[in-house]
Amino acid sequence: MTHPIQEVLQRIGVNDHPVAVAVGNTWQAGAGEALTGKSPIDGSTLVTLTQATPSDVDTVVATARSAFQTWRNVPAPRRGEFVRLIGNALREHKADLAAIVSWEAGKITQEALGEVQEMIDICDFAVGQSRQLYGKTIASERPGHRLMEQWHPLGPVGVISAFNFPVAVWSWNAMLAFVCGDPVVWKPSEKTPLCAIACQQIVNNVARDFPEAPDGISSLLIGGADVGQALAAHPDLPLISATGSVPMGRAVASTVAGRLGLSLLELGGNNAMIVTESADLEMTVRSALFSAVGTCGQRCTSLRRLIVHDSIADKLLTSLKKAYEKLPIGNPLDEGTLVGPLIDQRSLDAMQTALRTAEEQGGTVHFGNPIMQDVPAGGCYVHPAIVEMPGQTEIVQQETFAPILYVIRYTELDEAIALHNGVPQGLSSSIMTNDIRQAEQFLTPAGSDCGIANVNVGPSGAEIGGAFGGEKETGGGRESGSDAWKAYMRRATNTINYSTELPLAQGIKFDL
Ligand code: UN1
Repeated sequence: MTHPIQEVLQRIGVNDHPVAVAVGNTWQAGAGEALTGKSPIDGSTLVTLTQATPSDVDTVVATARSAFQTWRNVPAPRRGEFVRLIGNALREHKADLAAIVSWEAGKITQEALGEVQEMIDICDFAVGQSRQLYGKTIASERPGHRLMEQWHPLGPVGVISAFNFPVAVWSWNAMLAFVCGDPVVWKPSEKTPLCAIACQQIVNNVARDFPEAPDGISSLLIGGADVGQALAAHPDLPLISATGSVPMGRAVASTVAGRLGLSLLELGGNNAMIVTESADLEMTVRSALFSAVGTCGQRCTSLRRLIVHDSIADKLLTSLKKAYEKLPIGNPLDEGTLVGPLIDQRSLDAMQTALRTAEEQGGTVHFGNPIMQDVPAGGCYVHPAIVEMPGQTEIVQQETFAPILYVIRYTELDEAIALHNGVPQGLSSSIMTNDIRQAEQFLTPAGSDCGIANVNVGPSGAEIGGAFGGEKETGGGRESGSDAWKAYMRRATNTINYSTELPLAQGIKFDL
């Protein structure tokens, strides 16, 4: 019997070529070992392919390099038109792509559709950006001179992405890269190969009818960490944008730094919500719930720490536990399900180990048990956990990529902010409060130390319009909105002398 995903793939145009390496319209098997892609929903086999190896990297990068020679000269608004058409194709295939995301990453339909919507949104954003790649004109200190800066295409960009946002994170990078004049070479997570194949096919479909789009504007290499490392080491990829774990980011960053390349990193988060005594509790429960259990706790931005004022902690915990009790957990494709499966058994084991460790460190665990009944067989389903902790112990300072919400109490806001910032990661954060002074304090230089700091909104579910990323072990990169586009371009500072004299800067005299 054919898997229901086959029909979806065919509608996108992925027929009989789910293979590991794609350079534009040329699809081929990799030189590596076989990879079997299984669905976290029920363990069913979705795809079998031969993976790429580091030996496949050179040819792919060479094609991207030659694509760059032409794409960089296409006027940026035309490059924007290319992205506008990709956005249209994504609109057309929104439900199909979301279904692939659900089958491969285990997301509930609403969240999978939301992820594809992020792709459409970044396309729109990038189209607008394509007419706004502004440089400055700067007053020169010399008479008859003008200083200006231009933003030029940087070169082919290597994108390494994770399983949990298998399509959106690539699109944040790729759509900006395309309008900035850069081809993209993508190494997705081995856990979500079909998502990547479908995206590559969608770009191919558009590129085929777009005269200026060179072959190799978009390439794909499905392979393991060795392929990621080969991209990181490649001198013809001036920028590597990597999303995933801290150890992965560290390995990539040191390789890229070794050749003095640029890296854009979006790594782990250990995101918190401070709930002050004046918070709207109903809103707090709703936003904490979405942030903590949405995507089964597998977002970089997932809420992992709830830092609650002592005076309201009992009340909040009672309401939260009530909400957790009735969480609809199960097949993410079923309407009404809010929590789908974890990605795999390793993830479930890591969660169970973290819960035992938390107990050893003085925690009281509520829920958190694996679920076997009324869920599809073959998937790793779990009841999200709430863990009351006596303080911010070692396990609380780690990111466990699963739905564990640690609850810590505080009495003074300064103490709450210190706890908040007292972890190695710095991605997203939030404060729930109706006290404007507390809200503002959270946003000052002495407040949250994260790249994203929200008031009365949970830490997850950011819009694409803002710059996305964070500090400390999160890696410091910024993707998506605001001026993140600048990372995909190189800045040239130009001094133009339109006089007949040759005055030197700093008033230096240097005449014979
Ligand atoms: C991620 O988990 O890598 O803010 C990205 C959010 C989403 C993106 C998460 N817009 O939760």
